[in-house]
Amino acid sequence: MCRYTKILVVAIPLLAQDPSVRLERVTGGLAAPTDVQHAGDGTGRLFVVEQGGRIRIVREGVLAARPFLDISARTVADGEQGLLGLAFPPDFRRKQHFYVNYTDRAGDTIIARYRVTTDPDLADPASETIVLQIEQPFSNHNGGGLQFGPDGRLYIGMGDGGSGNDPGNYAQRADSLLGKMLRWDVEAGAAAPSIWARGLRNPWRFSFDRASGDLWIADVGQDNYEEVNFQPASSQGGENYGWRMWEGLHCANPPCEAASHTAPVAEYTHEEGCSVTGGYVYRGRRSPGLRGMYFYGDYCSGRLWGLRREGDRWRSRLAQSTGLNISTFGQDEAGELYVADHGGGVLYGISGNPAPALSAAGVVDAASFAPGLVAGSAATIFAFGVLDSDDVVAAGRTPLPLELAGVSVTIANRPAPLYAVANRRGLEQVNVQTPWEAAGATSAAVVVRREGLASAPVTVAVLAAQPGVFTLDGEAAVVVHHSDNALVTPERPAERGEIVYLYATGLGPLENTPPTGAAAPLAPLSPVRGLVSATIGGRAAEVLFAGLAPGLAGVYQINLRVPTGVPAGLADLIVQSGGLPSRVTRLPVR
Ligand SMILES: [Ca+2]
Ligand SMILES: [Ca+2]
Repeated sequence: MCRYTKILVVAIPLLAQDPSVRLERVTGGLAAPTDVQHAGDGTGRLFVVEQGGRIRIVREGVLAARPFLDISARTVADGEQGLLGLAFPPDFRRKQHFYVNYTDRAGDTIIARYRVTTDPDLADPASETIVLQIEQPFSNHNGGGLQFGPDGRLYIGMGDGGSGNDPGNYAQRADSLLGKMLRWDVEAGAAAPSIWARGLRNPWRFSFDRASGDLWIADVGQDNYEEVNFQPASSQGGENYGWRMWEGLHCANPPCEAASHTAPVAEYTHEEGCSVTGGYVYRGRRSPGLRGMYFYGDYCSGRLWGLRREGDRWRSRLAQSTGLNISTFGQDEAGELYVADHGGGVLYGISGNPAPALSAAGVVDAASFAPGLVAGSAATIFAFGVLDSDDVVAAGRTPLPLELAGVSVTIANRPAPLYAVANRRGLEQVNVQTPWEAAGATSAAVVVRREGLASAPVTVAVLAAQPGVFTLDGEAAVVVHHSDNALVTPERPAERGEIVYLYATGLGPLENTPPTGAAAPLAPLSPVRGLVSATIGGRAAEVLFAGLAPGLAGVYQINLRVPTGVPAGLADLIVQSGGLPSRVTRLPVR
């Protein structure tokens, strides 16, 4: 139904530890793990990369003695060098080849392709095809991560080459592959990678959100700040993540241009760690309340954080002080997450909160997405862990049900009727009607339950009125020609003098209030008690009716006459109720 349209870039690390995140030991016996991948081939195997040059298979929690691949002779595990990354292409089950990233004995970065033998648990070390070699000026900052994106391209996180403060300014230079996120249609035979984004220092670990396609890049800092970058799935590339000018949100090497800088969504100082290790957004089914959370950690301090969007902000919370050398995270085919301890050679599973989770900022008006609730009006609750699969389960009837897809909601301790429960590309939401009984309150506790498991309550403001107009895309008002109930569109705009109607939220108290969850009556109607006004193109529009939309629950309708003096084109449409204006929406007028 909607997405958050604007995200403020802020990083607010909170100190409170989240007890709902647990680590469970899967297996030990690993030598300096640097990467954990699955093959996406339905076998459920995990492939753990060891820095020294071996890839190990973990199947149902058991580490196989025989390595999947051993190229120890080709690499040297030392500091930031060694076998660093692994990626299986889409359709690996048929292709039976994969890619690795390692440092060769000369210290240069090698991206190579290997084939699996007729034994699916054994790759052929003699099958190597080197597809890319990148000369490394210094031993550190070699990147190491490889991931196939949702576009089927291979992404390569390349460090700035090394030393300190990028002496060659490689990360900003267009003529170097160093300090970049590279993108390569390697499976289609493209000759070389291209630069997708620049300004990275050492993007040791990055990942794609398997539900949304968003790209997360954790970039290791210089002396002061570690950072996490977010690139939305809609990106066309070209971002400049700032290095060597910026370290986190701070100017490190002037001149620091702010205009071209894509700032991180989270940072932490070297009081909390020394080297960030990026993880994954949790999208599994075992721990629904963790969904939507991006996990990342620090190699030195062992701190493990969860970062999540709350309303228009990003919030990072300490999940655990693990004491581990967090070197990499992993995700299995089912979306369950893992974290590896480089020093101890142990792989852990991450699990936690089975109940839904939500924030006060995620409880909003269903039309405008402004935070807060109005008694009787439609609301949207962005919650995590309410619907496992990408789907929309709609009530499609009145009176609205109090439970849908196993989900129920209480607002101010009263059951809130449900319109729909949805999961769209990982954005989970519950659409509810705020009970009429919440009128007069200034705040209300909101609790979401699923299969009997209750979320922690959040306290949300209750407002007397907060007018919202339903839109198609956050801008274009949903307005209907009264004459034939057809939608007003740019192709068929509203005529001056014509009567149209629109759907709205939050207009406030009524005469003739129907029961919570029930459809509004047609006769008699349920008009708004106070004054409702509207302007189109800055001119007052005659309001013929403002009240509940007959036949619907919790949705208002306003019937208007388009003013005769409105200029043709896209007019601003604003409605007012309780003395408060809606956000500006747009209406095409002929
Ligand atoms: Ca290097
Ligand atoms: Ca940066």
